[in-house]
Amino acid sequence: MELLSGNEAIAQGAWEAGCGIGVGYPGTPSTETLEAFAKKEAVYAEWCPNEKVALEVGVGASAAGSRVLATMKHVGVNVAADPLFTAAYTGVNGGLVLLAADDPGMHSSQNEQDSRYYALAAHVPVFDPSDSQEAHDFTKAAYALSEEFDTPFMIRSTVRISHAKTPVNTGEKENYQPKVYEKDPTKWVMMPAYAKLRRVELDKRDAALSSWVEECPFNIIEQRETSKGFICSGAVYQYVRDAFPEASVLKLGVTWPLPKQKLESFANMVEDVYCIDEASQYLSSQILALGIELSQTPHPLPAAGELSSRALRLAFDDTEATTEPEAKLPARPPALCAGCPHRLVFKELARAKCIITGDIGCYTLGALPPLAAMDTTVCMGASISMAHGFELSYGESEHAPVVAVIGDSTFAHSGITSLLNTVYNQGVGTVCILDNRTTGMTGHQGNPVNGKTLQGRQTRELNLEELVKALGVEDVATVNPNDMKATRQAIKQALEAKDRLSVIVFRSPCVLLRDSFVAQAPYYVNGNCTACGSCISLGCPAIEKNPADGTASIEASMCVGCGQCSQYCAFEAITQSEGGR
Ligand SMILES: Cc1ncc(C[n+]2csc(CCOP(=O)(O)OP(=O)(O)O)c2C)c(N)n1
Repeated sequence: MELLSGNEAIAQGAWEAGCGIGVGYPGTPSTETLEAFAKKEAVYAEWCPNEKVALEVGVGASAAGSRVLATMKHVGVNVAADPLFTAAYTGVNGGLVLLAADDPGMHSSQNEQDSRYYALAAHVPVFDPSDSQEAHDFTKAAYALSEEFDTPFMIRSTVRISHAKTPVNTGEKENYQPKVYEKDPTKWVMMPAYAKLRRVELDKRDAALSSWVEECPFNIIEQRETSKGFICSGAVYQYVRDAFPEASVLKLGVTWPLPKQKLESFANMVEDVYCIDEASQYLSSQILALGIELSQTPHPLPAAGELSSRALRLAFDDTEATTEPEAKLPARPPALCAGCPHRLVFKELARAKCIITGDIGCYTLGALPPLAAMDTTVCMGASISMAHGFELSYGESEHAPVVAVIGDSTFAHSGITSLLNTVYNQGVGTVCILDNRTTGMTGHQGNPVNGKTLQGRQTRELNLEELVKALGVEDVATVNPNDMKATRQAIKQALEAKDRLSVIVFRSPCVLLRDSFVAQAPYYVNGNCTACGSCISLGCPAIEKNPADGTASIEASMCVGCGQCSQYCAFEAITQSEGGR
């Protein structure tokens, strides 16, 4: 018995099933799965530049005969949707399992999606574990089933399942012998003539899966008192058990396809049957579509956000709201770290009154006050393409300079094609690539730009400047973003060149990178401070405003000695302590 997070349990289950190849792109809450898998004995695992590439590598390895695990967060499934939908047609050779980790409540995501809609639309069976044991067992079982039914399987988790640790009975590793690849264009070449044939196979498979799911032991009826019955899956099962321990439950471990007969017999068994959904209507809409009537909770459940046992109890008895107040914790808004190399870029872009199309990464925090220097954030890679869209819309009219800001990992993920589009279509504007030498936001994963691979194999770093030039950008500069004057100057020059596209690569390591960032002696505020607030406006968490007189002070334990703030002080009031740390 081991205490494992859902992510670790999925990695363990895959490994026990003889899965030898893991691919993915980081994204909360999925990231630790591939990291845990990469540490297993005799496996190969790699981070890919994006989820589409990862799944395609996975489809290739499966076609060749290996068992494969592909991991990503829910929005990553959007990126991988193209190969996913067609892999459902080709089917597999070695078992192929895709982890789609959803984030109801958007703890760390740009939207709230339910990946089971993908399973439904792509005709890919989906397992929905409700704890780490099920995450382990379902994943392990998915490989043989993937081969039996000739389809990828999806494991859909949510943040609570991925991150909560619960006990797991682990098992032995299967001695899986990779399958032999045999050339078969009718299965692997999805041109219309063959795809039409595979479509017929897919329909036959749907029918076979619909029979299998009725008997699948992962859908469990727990009969207790029968006045109320709950249909649920995943983390919601835990909330239901906590809120209504006496009630009967149909726990669905498979949420596509659904076991129609089992659902019907459960509905007949209880007086009122409720389907409890979290942040989407996936389950209830599918059950209603099967013709099964569902009761409405007396008070509506929240349509969005994470559920809780409290929210569930309130849906039946809202008087409890007054007796059990929600914990009121002080707000702790996220902020760029003290010394973050992204900070001055935003400060200077805001100073230049730019329209800033942003992207996804730590630097998205540049949108928050006091920097408040971002106009848009939509999805990975969108900064550069949206900047081009702004420029197209403004055309020749007088307008504020448009600047795209994108991180190194995000640029490799999907920024490169966006930049290629701007070059190809003779777009103008400025692109800032914030190369902090890592995929910071998701916990310092390797990427093609920093040249660090998941299992520490030797490889090469991508030369961003050379790549950008090769794409056709002539105006390329490299700047240290901790140097205020150099940053200001580079931005000024790029903005003045209105008739062409400029790229500035801002390069300085993330302050949390232990192997490349060296903290310097901290700075302190001396008696020259006039309370002008200039340093405070940087939003550095190490700088505080003294409530009594408005002067600044620096918390030495947080200061990493970057010196950014001292460059903004017109009174020489910020000086570095003598000696090292
Ligand atoms: C399609 C998609 N995949 C993954 C993620 C998760 N994610 C958010 S930001 C990020 C990477 C950020 O790295 P980088 O661009 O280098 O910026 P940094 O955080 O280092 O500043 C990732 C992987 C996501 N939001 N969307």
